[in-house]
Amino acid sequence: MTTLAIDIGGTKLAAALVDGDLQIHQRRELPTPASKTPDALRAALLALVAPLASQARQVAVASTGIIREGTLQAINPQNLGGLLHFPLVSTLTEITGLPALAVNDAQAAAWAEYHALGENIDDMVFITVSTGVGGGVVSDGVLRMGHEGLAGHLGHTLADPGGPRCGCGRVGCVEAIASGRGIAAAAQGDLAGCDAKAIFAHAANGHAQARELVQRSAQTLARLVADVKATTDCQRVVVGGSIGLAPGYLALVRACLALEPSVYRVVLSEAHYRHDAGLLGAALLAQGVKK
Ligand code: ADP
Ligand code: BMX
Ligand code: ZN
Repeated sequence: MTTLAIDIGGTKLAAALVDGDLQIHQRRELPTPASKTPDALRAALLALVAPLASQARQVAVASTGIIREGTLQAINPQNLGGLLHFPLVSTLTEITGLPALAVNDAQAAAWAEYHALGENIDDMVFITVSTGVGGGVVSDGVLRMGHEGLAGHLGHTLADPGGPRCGCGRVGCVEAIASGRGIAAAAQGDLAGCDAKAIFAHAANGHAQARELVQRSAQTLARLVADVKATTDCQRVVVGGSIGLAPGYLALVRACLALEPSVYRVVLSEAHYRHDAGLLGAALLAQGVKK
C-alpha cells in the first residue's frame, strides 16, 4: 500500500510516497514556515502534499513535538513558535481525505533504524541532533512511546546545571547546548547570527570558536550517550539529523565517548536511512510492519 509520509521538523518539512517495499518516490522538501503560526503550517502542508496525496492510500506523519491523540504539542515552543498545540491528524485528514497517523519524529526514526539493524539487536536508541535534540527508544523490540508520548525526549535531560536555559523551561538541557539552535545561540563575535550549518562550515575551515562550539555539542552528546547506555543498556545508539550526520561529527562524539569508563560505551552508528529515517519510520508504523 502506498503511504504519503511527512516529516515535520523545526527547520524543514519533507514528504514522499513510500511503497510497500519501503522505496521512496517523489520526495519533496519545504522550509518550516518562519512565522510558525497554525495557518502558516497548514498552508505549507497543503503545498507540500498537493502533488502526492492522490497517489496514496494513507498518511503517516513524523513530527517534532509530543504527539498526543493526533495533536502536536511542543515541549520546546521556541522550536515551533506559535504551534504549542496543532491538530496534526485532523488537519491532514481534511487536506488529503485519507486516514492519517502521527508519531514523534525521533520515535519514528528509531523504528526505521531498528528495522535496518541485524536480527540480533533488540535494544537500540536513536538520537537526532537537528534543530533540537530528539530521541527514540526501542527496548525488547518494542518502540517505547511512554504513558503520554514523552518517552525518548533525551534532549531534555540535564547536561549542565550551569548551562543555558532551554526553551522547555529547564536549565542546562542537552538540547540547549548540543542542538542546532543551541550551537547558534552560543555563537559570539564574528559568528553571532550564524546558523549551525554556517558554523560547521567555519569549523571545517579551522575557525577556532566554530570548532569549539562543534566540540561542545559533540562532548555533550557523548555524555548523553553514556547516560543512555546506563539507563537502557542498549546494544546500539544510532545518530541522525543534519548535525548528527554532518561530516566528522560522529567521530568527535566517538572520541569523547572513548574517554568515559568502558561500562558506559556503546557502538555508535550513523542513521542508515540518513535524512529519511523519520519518513520511513512513520510509513512502517502506518503499514504495521514488524521486524
Ligand atoms: P529538522 O530539525 O527540521 O528535522 P535538520 O535535521 O536538517 O532539520 O536540522 C536542522 C539543523 O541542522 C539546523 O540547525 C541547520 O543549521 C543544521 N544543518 C543543516 N545542514 C547542516 C550541515 N550540512 N552541517 C551542519 N549543520 C547543518
Ligand atoms: C525537541 C522536541 C522533540 C523533537 C526534537 C527534535 C518540540 C517542538 N520538539 O526536543 O519532540 O523530537 O526537538 O526535533 O518540542 P527536530 O525539529 O530537531 O527534528
Ligand atoms: Zn529542555
